[in-house]
Amino acid sequence: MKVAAVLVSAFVATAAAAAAHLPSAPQEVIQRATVDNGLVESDQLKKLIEEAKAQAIEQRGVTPACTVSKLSFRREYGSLSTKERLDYVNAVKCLQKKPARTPASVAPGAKSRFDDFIVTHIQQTLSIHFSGIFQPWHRWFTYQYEKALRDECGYKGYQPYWDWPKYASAPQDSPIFNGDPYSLGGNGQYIPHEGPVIVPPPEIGGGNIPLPAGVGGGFVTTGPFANMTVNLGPVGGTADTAPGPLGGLGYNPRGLKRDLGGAMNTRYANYTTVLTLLTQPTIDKFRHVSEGVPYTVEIGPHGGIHYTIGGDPGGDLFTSPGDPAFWVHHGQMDRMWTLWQALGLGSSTRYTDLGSGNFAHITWANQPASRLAKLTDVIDMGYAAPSTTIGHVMSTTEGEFCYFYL
Ligand SMILES: *[C@@H]1O[C@H](CO)[C@@H](O)[C@H](O)[C@H]1NC(C)=O
Ligand SMILES: *[C@@H]1O[C@H](CO)[C@@H](O)[C@H](O)[C@H]1NC(C)=O
Ligand SMILES: [Cu+2]
Repeated sequence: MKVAAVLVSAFVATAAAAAAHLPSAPQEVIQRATVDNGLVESDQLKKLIEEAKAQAIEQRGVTPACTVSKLSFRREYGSLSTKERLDYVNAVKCLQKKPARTPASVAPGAKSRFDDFIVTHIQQTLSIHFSGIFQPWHRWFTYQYEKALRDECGYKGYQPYWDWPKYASAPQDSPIFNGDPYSLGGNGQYIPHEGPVIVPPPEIGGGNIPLPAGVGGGFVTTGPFANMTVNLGPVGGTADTAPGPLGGLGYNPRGLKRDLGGAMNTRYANYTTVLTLLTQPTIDKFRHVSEGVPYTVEIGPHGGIHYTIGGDPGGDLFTSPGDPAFWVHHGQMDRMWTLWQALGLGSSTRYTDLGSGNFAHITWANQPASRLAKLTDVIDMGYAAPSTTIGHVMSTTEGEFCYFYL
């Protein structure tokens, strides 16, 4: 181990020197340094993902209700054809035009079926993050969104995902955000600004933690969601936007803003991050890598990508599903959990164990102290979709589910 570490840093040092002074340095050396920065997918990670797919398809996709031939596959956004991307975008726009099911007495800001999902998320934010229900809840949430796109808007495909590291150095130039007609809209217009700051509450202390800024900050003006109107929120956390009325449930129409950039994406969601995540031995450890530790600089890829989207409502954890990009982020969140579960290599505990650590309770990081989450706990979708229980969503190839990730 020690030898390897020394070698790796020697390679990085050599490559840095090479890049600066010696243009004739062997390509291999530079390549190696890039791998170590997490910007190129390593063979180890590729193998691991292949292994997860094989496990899932051979060992789990064989229940009578979910045979291998019935299995559907969610794909990476950039790997969809332009027509498939457009179909997805148009289905999202359709959902934004369908009338809301949420009564105005509950959330006067909910104007569409798309908004129904945001209301459900705002109402439960403090119990569905850093708690034992986090992964199952967001799996069901994303599935129900996909189902609404399919059943209510005629979409024939499946929920795509954002493979975070793939575009880490410049997510704003990726097929997801480059602002072309097949993207989810471009970055916000560039406004010089500071990055987000984590402000720990006094009882935690430790001082403010500044995070890297993106290269946008203003309104999204290109692509299919140019000038999109956000109706709900924000609840908090978005720079330069005051909290909306009625705790974010009131009507507060304003333009979609984003602050995409490579610094945040690279720091929190590179290939090394993904490899580290997929090789964690327990759900408690997986969750620590995935979600980080509240009020520290280690915000994990979950928080890191929320902030990579940034802006309004992306920078507000409560209202973040109001940016269409939320759904490709949570597609990847679910993909990570799905692959990790499959890598249990035949052990079924990854399909039943909700852990016992700080993030395994029914309150945010177990504050205030609460019991552990259990499989019979309800996943409440409010007016957005039917509710279920955690136990029903632990495997993507059982119960109502029959999907995996390509
Ligand atoms: C967005 O709004 C701006 C300012 O109102 C306008 O100039 C622009 O044409 C709009 N773009 C689209 C695609 O609707
Ligand atoms: C890659 O991500 C890890 C966290 O998962 C971070 O510690 C590391 O600094 C990142 N690499 C780069 C080049 O930022
Ligand atoms: Cu969430």
